[in-house]
Amino acid sequence: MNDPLKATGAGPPIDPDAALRLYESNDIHTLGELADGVRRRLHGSAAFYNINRHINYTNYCVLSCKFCSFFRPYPKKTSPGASMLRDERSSPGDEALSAAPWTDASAGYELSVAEVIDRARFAYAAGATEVHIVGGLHPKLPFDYYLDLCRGIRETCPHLHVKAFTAIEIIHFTRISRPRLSIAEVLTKLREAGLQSLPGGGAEIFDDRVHHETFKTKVGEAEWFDVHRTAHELGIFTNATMLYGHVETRAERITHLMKLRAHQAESLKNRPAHFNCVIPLSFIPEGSQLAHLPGPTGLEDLKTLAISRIVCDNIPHIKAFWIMQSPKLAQVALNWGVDDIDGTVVYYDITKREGAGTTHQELTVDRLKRLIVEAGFTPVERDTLYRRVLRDARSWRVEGEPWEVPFDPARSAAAEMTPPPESAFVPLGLPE
Ligand code: V47
Repeated sequence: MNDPLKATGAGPPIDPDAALRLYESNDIHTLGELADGVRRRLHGSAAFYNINRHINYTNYCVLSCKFCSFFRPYPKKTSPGASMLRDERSSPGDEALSAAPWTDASAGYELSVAEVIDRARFAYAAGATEVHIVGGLHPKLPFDYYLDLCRGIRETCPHLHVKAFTAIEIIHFTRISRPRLSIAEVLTKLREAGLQSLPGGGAEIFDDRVHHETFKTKVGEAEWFDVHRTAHELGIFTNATMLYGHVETRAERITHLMKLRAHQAESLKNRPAHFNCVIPLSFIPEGSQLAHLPGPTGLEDLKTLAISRIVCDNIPHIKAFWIMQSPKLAQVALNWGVDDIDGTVVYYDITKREGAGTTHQELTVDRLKRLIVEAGFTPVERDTLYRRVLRDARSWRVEGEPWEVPFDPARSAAAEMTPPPESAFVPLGLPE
């Protein structure tokens, strides 16, 4: 496999005006060829997927970003003994209990540490190599909750990679920790507890106007980069996202990508870790305060993925997260600069396409492989850090590592979650 540090082989950055001209052109074949050239230089005919599990521990959030359909405001008061699982959205202030999130997509929820660990355990037993854990900025959960969560998974599932918490959550932890901790201290404590890498969420679009219009109460560009810079300094690998197709322009997207590229150049030069991949996230308007917007078309998705590949030619991987772009478009994009279509996912709560109002969003390994093979590439199972996973019917291991993890191919993690275990969604009983 390519050593990304050596193999990016990137020259000087593309001129932003030239990138914009390419983006504006309808000659998608030339754009595809240019992006494919970068992609093949880095990865040849390999296309990556992984066996992973997303876990969203709460949708309560102190923020209310306009593009987000996931968050629910935290209940102001709960009557004694009442569950916190309330539908704040349909009737704000109503004390009525709501159904659990998998039957009522509008409910607010929070998972106990034990429940998150259970989910990770099911995933690990069924052969997953990674858990991707993110949630809203919960106003009550203490920093120990997040440490216990990482520690519990590390103890129960020794080789399961814990990729968790966006830069926004990390900043939140610096604010809730007592005494207040710095970003470096938060990351160090989380790493000691079991965290291994950071996902790329929360970047949105690095632009003041867009920030003001769509997510003004959220920390901005400077803090997002502070977290990723500190992580890279500490040797923690991270990813980077761009949320496109709402109120931003194409030029603003290019600026966003150029900023990621510049940060990466510094990390490659001076820091022991860097961005592993860029994930351009196609805006899904349904259920958000921007539901009146149309969202990107397929062609816009394709062009954006290709432009991301060309601009960020010093970041090893471009991921089309099929939940956002759809499996069909992610497949086509493999010839437009994309080399990774993410994984099995199983449950995903942050966005749901119209008609698919359920959090169960899963692709089997056979389907992921079929998408890749049909597009003319060689499927390669990877771990979170893009090391090859070698798997037989009953065990997997990472190339170069001495350990091996047994799994039970007959276990369906999705089936194990329906109905949920007894411990699920027990109110945590945190102080008001
Ligand atoms: O931070 C929120 C975005 C992100 C919407 O690092 C939306 O490997 C589209 O970051 N439409 C979470 N996007 C997802 C994410 C991610 C996903 C897969 C892999 C990785 C990785 C990271 O989703 C949020 C936000 O930027 N988001 N609302 C929406 N309506």
